[in-house]
Amino acid sequence: MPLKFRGVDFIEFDSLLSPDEILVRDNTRRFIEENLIPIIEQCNREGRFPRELIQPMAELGFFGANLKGYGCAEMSNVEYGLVMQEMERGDSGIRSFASVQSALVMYPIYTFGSDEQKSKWLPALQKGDAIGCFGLTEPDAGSNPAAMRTRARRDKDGDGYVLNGEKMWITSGSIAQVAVVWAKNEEEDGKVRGFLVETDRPGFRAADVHGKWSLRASVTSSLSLQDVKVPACNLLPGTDGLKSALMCLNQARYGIAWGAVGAAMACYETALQYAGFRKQFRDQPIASHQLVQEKLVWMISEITKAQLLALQVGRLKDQSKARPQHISMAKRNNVWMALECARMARDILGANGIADEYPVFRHMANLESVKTYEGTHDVHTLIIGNSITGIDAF
Ligand code: TGC
Ligand code: FAD
Repeated sequence: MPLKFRGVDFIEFDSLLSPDEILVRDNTRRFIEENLIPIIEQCNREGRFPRELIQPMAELGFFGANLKGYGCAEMSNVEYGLVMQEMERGDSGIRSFASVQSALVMYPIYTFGSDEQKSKWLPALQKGDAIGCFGLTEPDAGSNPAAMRTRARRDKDGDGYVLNGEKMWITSGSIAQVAVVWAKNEEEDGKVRGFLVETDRPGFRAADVHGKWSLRASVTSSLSLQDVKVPACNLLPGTDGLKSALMCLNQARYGIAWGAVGAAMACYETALQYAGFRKQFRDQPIASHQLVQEKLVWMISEITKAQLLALQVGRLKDQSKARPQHISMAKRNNVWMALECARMARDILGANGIADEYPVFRHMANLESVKTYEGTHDVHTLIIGNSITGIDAF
């Protein structure tokens, strides 16, 4: 039986939000409930990304929402985070699409791009007329992108670069018109630089990853670049080493910290309602059993702490005070918390927990990817460990 969401607000969290923030959240929630929830289980079954939602999401200002100008919605970082929360309450795949479009494609063009690159791409990406992807990970360079093999060399025949390499696990790869590709530039002793690569250039190929048990409603691809020529003006001129790529990751990780709260809320609400009507032993709802209550209490407590963590990091980000290790803590904690909530909710639903009549197993499977991408749980452990001890333990 389909379950309607109630709000998850145990300690008057909403009193910490402004009216504008609540409005943005509620508008996003309505959009997701009306447009994504009715189709998401079918999309998940079919392994189909709901492309038909790109234009409506663009019209609501969801892409590049926290950037200024170029038609962007100019939301605060907290408002942007609440958008991510509501999207992932629907499905991690739709939040992933928006994260990549906004934080990993629009942000680097906005931050490191030339005026021409910004004028050409940002309005199109904001309107959903162009789709972007972000190619950092490679088959042999995941947690350690410094080991990337993709190379850029000067094109001897012209004023540009030639790119060669393989990228792996790239969200939206095969549906993108533009790829932000990170490569070591041979003429600068292998300094990492970002390049805009139009995906219709000769030598560029994208192939989808099939057989995923997670993020089934999201496109994940490998990219192959074989002697792909780009003009010099496709180099993102402000990029200056791996640090530039890692700056983009901060933006996406921040959105994930909020998104995970949304997925956890969906699992908690489903489990709470289910426990209220499912009866076992003495014709009593399972919510009357102490062990079931303990699980629900764990979930609401951890969701509440995660909301506060995301909000504080968002407030810091709005004051330009958020540091990478703050964002690592929020991503690490909130995704772990959401995955634990999903597993507990699955348990509370018993056998029904494995069926897609309920959203819980889908969220649980999605969150396994979210735990791994954008820095694995353990990579974030070591980032925080480094920040408090001063010792690099990678
Ligand atoms: P390291 O020597 O530590 O740092 C190199 C330079 O970068 C600086 N830095 C950062 N700057 C800004 N933000 C950050 N988060 C930064 N982290 C480091 C650092 O200060 C240094 O600056 P400088 O001036 O001294 O040069 O670099 P390292 O090579 O040792 O790597 C550190 C490590 C392991 C933390 C990093 O490589 C890392 O984060 N690895 C995880 C890789 C990852 O997260 N990949 C994500 C790929 S994209 C993705 O997954 C998209 S999923 C999207 C979706 O569908 O939602
Ligand atoms: P590995 O780095 O091989 O790690 C495997 C295990 O070893 C992990 O448990 C890890 O924590 C552990 N480990 C590694 N190093 C250490 C260490 N020093 N100490 C302790 N433990 C360690 N990438 C992109 O560039 N763009 C995208 O759009 C994108 N989208 C993705 C979408 C999906 C669905 C998925 C699953 C991944 C995506 N990725 C993307 C890739 C993602 O960022 C990587 O999978 C991630 O960074 C981890 O790399 P890896 O899979 O190679 O794992």
